[in-house]
Amino acid sequence: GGAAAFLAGFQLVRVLSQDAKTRSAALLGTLPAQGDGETVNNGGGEREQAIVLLEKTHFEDSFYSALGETEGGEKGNGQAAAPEDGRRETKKVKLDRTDGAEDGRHDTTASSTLSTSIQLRNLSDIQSLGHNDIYTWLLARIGSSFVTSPPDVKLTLIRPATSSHIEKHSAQEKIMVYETPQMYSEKTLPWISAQDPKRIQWVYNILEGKKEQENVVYRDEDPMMGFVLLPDLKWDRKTLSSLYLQAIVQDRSLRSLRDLTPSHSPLLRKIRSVASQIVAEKYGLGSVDDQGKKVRCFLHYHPSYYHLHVHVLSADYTSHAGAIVGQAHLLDDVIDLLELGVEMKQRTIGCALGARHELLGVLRG
Ligand code: M7G
Repeated sequence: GGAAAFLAGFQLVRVLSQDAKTRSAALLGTLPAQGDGETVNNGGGEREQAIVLLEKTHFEDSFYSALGETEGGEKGNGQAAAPEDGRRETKKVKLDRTDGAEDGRHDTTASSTLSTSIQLRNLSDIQSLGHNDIYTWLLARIGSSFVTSPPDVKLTLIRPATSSHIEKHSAQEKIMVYETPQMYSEKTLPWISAQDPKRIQWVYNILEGKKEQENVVYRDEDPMMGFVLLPDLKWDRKTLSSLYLQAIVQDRSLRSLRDLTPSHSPLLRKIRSVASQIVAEKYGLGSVDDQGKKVRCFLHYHPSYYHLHVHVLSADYTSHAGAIVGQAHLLDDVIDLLELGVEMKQRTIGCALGARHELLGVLRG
């Protein structure tokens, strides 16, 4: 029952991609059909395609406690059971912020908030992989019987998964494309307009207040100047150094960065200032006075979903693969261009597309 039901009956078809560095993988499989998606019948009843994204979780405070404390360890100090109280949150905030080693200081906050009674007693199946001089490398398992052991994998389920989801999550070569204004208006725009609106149903669910409302941190209903700000599904909602929010605009005529004209600079400016203010007030990332210095905001071109949204990340989140040139356009740069009088549909935009991206065929055809 409960959350496990989401995954019940999953059958692996193949591994679409895996990344040793980010400790993540995308699995393609099938699940018993439940909705109106495309189905595959393989004799054992209707099944639908599903993608499960796996990601090893970040090591947070409670993780260290789960490694094992001495019996005499002071409970109050060890913070093994992580209650959702404000005081502890503040400490964790400090922990996260110091791992950027601000002003050259080393991470002293971490040791002062953690119990010194941690003894790594809950490691089992310790295997030696090698040993040389003062270096030893090992593999181990963290005791699963330890009740406060935090989850060690984050899963994202996409069900039913369409062929474009499978394409998006498959390991593939990237091809650079230079999309001219003419290519955009003659080929790309008709392709975008012909897309199944179901692809952005999740966006409308958020805008219409039907889904994820408990997570919305800012909402402005104005049809032209309004937007909704909420955590991106990629964020674990805790780790400040990988903070990830989305600002989704109300104006449904804005499909992508290409639709932006100088008249939209006030909307983007508002997103920028609200995002940094909320990130400071609600999550304690940066102070309200040094507004904007702790967030890195960008738009994707090409995005996966053609309804304008702005990615709002912690400025410290430097390892995110979606923040590279050829895909991410810094919000500040876009605002600057618009204020210089540029209409984004007049630009030639370089973008890196997966070799199997449908748009590549459209642009070549
Ligand atoms: P994008 O630039 O269109 O595509 O960004 P990308 O996924 O290639 O970056 C869409 C963003 O929306 C991504 O950062 C997704 O993680 C996020 N996202 C996607 N979905 C389906 C959801 C959702 O249902 N809820 C939330 N909160 N975020 C989502």
